[in-house]
Amino acid sequence: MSQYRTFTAADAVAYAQQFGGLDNPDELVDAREIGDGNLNLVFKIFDIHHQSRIIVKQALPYVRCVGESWPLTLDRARLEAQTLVEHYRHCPQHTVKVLHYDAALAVMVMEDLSDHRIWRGELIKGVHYPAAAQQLGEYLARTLFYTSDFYLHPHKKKALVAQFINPEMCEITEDLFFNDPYQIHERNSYPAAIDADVAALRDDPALKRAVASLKHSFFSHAEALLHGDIHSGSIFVADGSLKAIDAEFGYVGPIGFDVGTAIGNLLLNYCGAPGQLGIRDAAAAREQRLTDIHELWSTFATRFTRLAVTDTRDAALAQPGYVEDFLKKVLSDAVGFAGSELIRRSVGLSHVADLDTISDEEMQHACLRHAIELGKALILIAGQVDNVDELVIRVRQYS
Ligand code: SR1
Ligand code: MG
Repeated sequence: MSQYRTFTAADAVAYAQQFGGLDNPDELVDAREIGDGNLNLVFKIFDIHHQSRIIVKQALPYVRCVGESWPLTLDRARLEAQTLVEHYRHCPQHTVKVLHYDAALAVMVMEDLSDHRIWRGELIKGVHYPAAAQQLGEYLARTLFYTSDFYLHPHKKKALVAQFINPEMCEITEDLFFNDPYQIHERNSYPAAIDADVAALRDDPALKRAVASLKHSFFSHAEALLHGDIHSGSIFVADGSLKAIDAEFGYVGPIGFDVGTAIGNLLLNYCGAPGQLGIRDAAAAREQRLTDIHELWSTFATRFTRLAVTDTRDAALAQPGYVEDFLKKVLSDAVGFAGSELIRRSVGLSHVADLDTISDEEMQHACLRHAIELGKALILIAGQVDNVDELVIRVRQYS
């Protein structure tokens, strides 16, 4: 019989005392449930001095933001913990540290990052972290290179694919990114004022053909162990520090999906900036987002190329010039996936605060339309974008 039970705050404290690895576990006395994501319970555990010391995260057997009518595998806790552990091996400086996990209870214990803030909230407020884009590029380069065929022995790589088979979480992405926005679906959610813009998505065969190609790549291109959901709400930042969290969508998929999700979320902020900051301040914020995208991609490509030169173990993939060819394909994939992130966050089930919290309705609709149009354009031109300067030029064209 399954040991699983949903944790109360008291359970979370007892669990952290037992598995938090602290020298003084009895000082842990209190917990607050702080989960504001779509899926899980997250408890912050406090000590007798009211300091938060550790995080306990538990998967619920259903999608939290929808309810028990949408059951969801508890195995995602294992997949999340193991993805983070694998990424930590390759990039400890930018991955949250997992201290313990338990498959039966679908629980993991993690380091507390209370001295950090969620990047999305900071981007919305216009608070700039000068190192963040480069650090994210570094995280993506190291985690994706060291879990790819460039580095892993083919047997190890295939074992990694098997370990990270993640059908239920992938199905969420397959539906929410590549199906729902392009059909009438009860999960979709958007203001009636943009009805015509959304209808145009359903009535665009060229767009739907390009989306089919992105979905096909998501289904079948087992290139590296992805984070799988690396949006700005899955990233903590502090002065000079960046940490990825929340990897339950981890699986072996196309590298451009992680890079494109990251770029897509910077573009969502770009589209929402006039609604969040006002037209005048938005201009500077938008320039900064374009610089962020440039730095993210340049750092990712430079680091990945350097690792390919020094650490590629496959004789054929080590052929000079091949990694440059490969990265061109990754960039065009990323541009397409970024476009699909813009669209699904504007009209699908799961929205982002960058657009959702704009209080002026007309402004919000204008920002949503911008995100949809930019998303469409990126999906359609993705194959023509072979360097990041070209991407920035294209984004400016659709402003
Ligand atoms: C039902 S889950 C909806 C979204 O939340 C997660 O953070 C992923 O982005 C997913 O698509
Ligand atoms: Mg998440």
